[in-house]
Amino acid sequence: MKLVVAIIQDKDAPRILEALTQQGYRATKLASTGGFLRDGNTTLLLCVEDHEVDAVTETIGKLGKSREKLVTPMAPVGGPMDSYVPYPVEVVVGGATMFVSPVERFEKF
Ligand code: 2BA
Repeated sequence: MKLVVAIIQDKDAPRILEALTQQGYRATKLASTGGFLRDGNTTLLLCVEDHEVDAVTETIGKLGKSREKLVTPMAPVGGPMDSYVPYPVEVVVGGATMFVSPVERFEKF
């Protein structure tokens, strides 16, 4: 068995969850926050059989859309505030970031 952890954008979560549940997979949705943007995103946990990993990651990868976001960098700590001009910077947030790891034991009561 494998644990698929997928970090996706909030906007894509309903469509991805619907597709996964229609395909018969069980998923847990967690509200998460990106460390860089400090913006909300969604983390999905799916425990699946080894042979199901490719189908799951393909579905998530296909439905997760990458988007550009404008970020205004924070002023440097201790730096001169009068010369700091916060120009927005564009970052591309990926459609999905996924990690796959082995599950040693699966119990359900
Ligand atoms: P955030 O950490 O909020 O990052 C959002 C986007 O900002 C990233 O998109 C990337 O384009 C940019 N970014 C992140 N850290 C950066 C840095 N140090 N310098 C410059 N740009 C940076 P993605 O790479 O697609 O990541 C989307 C979200 O997936 C991340 O949100 C984070 O929540 C998660 N993530 C990505 N890589 C991860 C990792 N190695 N471990 C844990 N979570 C990860």
